[in-house]
Amino acid sequence: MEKEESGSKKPVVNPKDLTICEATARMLEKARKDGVETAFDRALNMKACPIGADSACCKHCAMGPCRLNSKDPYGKVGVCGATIDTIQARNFARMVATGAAAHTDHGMAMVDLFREVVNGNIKEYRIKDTDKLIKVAQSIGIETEGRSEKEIATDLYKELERTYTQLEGEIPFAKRVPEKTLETWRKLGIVPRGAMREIMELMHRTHIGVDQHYENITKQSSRTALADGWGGSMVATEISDILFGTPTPVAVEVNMGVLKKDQVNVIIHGHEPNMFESMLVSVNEPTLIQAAKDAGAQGINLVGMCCSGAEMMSRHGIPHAGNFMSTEAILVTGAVDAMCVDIQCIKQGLVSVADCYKTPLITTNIRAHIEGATHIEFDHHNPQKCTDEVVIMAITRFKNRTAAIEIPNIRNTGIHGFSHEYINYMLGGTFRGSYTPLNDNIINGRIRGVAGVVGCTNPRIKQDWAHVELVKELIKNDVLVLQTGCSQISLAKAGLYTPEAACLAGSGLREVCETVGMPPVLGMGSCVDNSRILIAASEMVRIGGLGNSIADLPAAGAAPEWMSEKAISIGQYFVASGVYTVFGVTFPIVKETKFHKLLFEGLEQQGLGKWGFTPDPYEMAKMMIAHIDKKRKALGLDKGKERVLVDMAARREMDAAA
Ligand code: SF4
Ligand code: MSK
Repeated sequence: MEKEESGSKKPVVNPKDLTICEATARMLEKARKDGVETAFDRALNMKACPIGADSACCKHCAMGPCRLNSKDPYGKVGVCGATIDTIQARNFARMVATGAAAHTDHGMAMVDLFREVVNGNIKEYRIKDTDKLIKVAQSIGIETEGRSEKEIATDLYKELERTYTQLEGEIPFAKRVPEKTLETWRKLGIVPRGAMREIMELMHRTHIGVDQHYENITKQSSRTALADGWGGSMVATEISDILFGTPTPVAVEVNMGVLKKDQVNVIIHGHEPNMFESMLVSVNEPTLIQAAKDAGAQGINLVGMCCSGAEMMSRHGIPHAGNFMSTEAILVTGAVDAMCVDIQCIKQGLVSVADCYKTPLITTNIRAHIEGATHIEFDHHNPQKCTDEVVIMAITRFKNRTAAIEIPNIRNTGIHGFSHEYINYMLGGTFRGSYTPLNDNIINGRIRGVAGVVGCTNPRIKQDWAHVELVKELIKNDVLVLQTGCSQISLAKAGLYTPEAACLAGSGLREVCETVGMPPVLGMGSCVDNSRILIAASEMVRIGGLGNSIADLPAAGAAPEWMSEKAISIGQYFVASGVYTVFGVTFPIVKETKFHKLLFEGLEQQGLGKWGFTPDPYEMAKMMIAHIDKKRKALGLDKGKERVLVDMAARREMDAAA
């Protein structure tokens, strides 16, 4: 598979060994012919530093950097005396802090927008989902009876601002946490106050000479991560739903074949939905459509990538072209007339690839400029100024296209947009929306348990492969899978987002999918929407029959191809919420250390969840299923039940129970 080109040291790897995404593989082949380098090439040429990969180095002060030996972790300490456990816990903490900061800063931007809309300072957006506004307000104790939309929304944004700025007390969404889980957090002292305070304190503690006990550092890592999952991320999701609409199932096309040769193709890649929403208005602007036609195009084709793409796909059925590891490859088609990016997971390498195909790469967020890209700042007070300008640039590029165009003709249609509200409705019906039927089906064994499979793709592992193999194993074993982010796109490309994919599921899960008419894999949106999985888990606890805390549920989580610090923050908030969470690719830790024992065993003994690691998706499935079975046993659900097909009587029973 891997051979050396004659006269060159560069390894040449067949693109099919780098990705299972056929379209991406074809474009990598073309990139080679075109002399274009991508992150796949750079990963082959950049050997990961083994000491860094094990998190056995520290560069927190100028007495170092200090490198410890992961083969003999207690053989030496840093110049200041820091042990391997302190060094690893601090490095891990900084990853959590950065990931949590990314999500909470995004969430805060959504609150800023919401406040301006509520106060009438922005007219281009409005509250779209009043029902959701009321439900979110009620969930944190805001009075809604007999009050106007503006009064409720004003109280809501003021309350949610506390998620970020509060100095003392518990964040507002702590009210949504199951009682026993919250009790454990209170006992451990990890209920978040405000995200700014938690992130600041965590960064302070990781400075040289401050917190030098790995257990105490990890406590603050949990508190900070929870400020992300139940704070910044959850607020981002809820506000986005209120402003732009709560997703409901929609059939969407995914993969590079959504590009259209005869249209002006505009790609949006990033994480903030407000710019994308404005772009949706711009591409439907009659004058711009006419300008595109005048340039010889049939129209303007708006396409999403990465996570804001996943959000827009779920809310509006906008086609999606691919996940994180396909963002350079898609430019190689030559068919992209503009790629417009905002924040998070935007590779700097996009600049040189875009340049090769004369595609304008436009940065739009004040926080995220890229050297060599064109910056057109997005201002939510005048959103279309930026997005109209991008469309005009795209039309100009279309008119002057010189690059040879090759679009892989691959599209995968699937059903996306399963918000936790819709799952509630889907299982319980219009008048009896409830998770009761889900719990009942877990109790009666048709569904063995629930797994969240989420996260990035990473060139250190064959793109999409671990996601797809893991999910196939899980559903085959009757585990219902919930997904977000780039992982959702991996499975969509593999065709698992259709009700027909139920034929790949075990007999119990298949019965439920066929009865309800749902796929065995439910996509819930972007990586920030992992908060929807937390709410679904809380609902399962509230309905009853599956224990009293999230840690009691027969559930597990995984990020088999993770790469970002946000993923570490997500992993830690799932673990701190009570979920067994398994990561693939690599894990920044040295085995046989006290810090390893704490993350992989100790946290569970404290009543939380725990971490797991394996790069092998089959092993990962086994580990997750073993955990689900352990929880079933603890709940007394391991006894074999007589299997009964879901007939009309059973369906009525489900409805009555709801
Ligand atoms: Fe080395 Fe300690 Fe400085 Fe880290 S903080 S670089 S371990 S001396
Ligand atoms: S974009 S954090 S690669 S999921 Fe959310 Fe994808 Fe991971 Fe970025």
